[in-house]
Amino acid sequence: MKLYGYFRSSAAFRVRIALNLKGLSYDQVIVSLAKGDTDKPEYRAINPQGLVPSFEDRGVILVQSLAICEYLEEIRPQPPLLPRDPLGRARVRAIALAVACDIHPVNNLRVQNYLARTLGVNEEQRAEWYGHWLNEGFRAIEAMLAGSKETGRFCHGDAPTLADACLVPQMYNARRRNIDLAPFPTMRRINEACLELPAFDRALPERQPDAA
Ligand SMILES: N[C@@H](CCC(=O)N[C@@H](CS)C(=O)NCC(=O)O)C(=O)O
Repeated sequence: MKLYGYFRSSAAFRVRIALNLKGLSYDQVIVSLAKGDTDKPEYRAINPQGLVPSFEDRGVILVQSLAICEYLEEIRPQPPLLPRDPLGRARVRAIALAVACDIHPVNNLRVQNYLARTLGVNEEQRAEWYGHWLNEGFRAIEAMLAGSKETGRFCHGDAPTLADACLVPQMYNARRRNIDLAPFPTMRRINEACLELPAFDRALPERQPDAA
């Protein structure tokens, strides 16, 4: 198994967490966002979207972090990343998607670059953009978590799931951008519980071979 990723990529971070939780070993291929590797034709041949992560198993390339995580769930069901009951699965997916579909894409590097280089949006306004969409998303996730009896030590019950694998990288990213996380106590508590687990700790950006 081969993960094409970058230490700071929160989408690759999700997959590293899933691989570690499943106890799967993998090789890492560094695709540097800082050096523009995702724009190179050889990488576009692997991933036409020019995004990380990509993942290779049995000679086949998979893209999209959540599709990769669900693939891992299917080939290695234990320990599960999704609960067994359909309602629980839908809840876990909803939290994961609230991060992966509604927060992450609008704050992605290429969006930030477009704002800066094409639309001439200055740094202060870009920080405002980031904070706005992050806070919008986090307010909703905090309410989803704080208001549900399904929330336990982790986002769903007392074992980590796909929801936690999405939450932790986004929290990490928010901290890096100096977002005030005080209004999100449930998320902070869950984040801390996750980071006590070696699977999450080993997936941290600073533990990766390409960490600056
Ligand atoms: N929906 C995709 C998002 C992947 C993605 O946006 N990756 C970022 C890094 S976290 C990336 O490659 N960004 C490059 C860019 O924005 O130019 C997934 O979940 O895999």
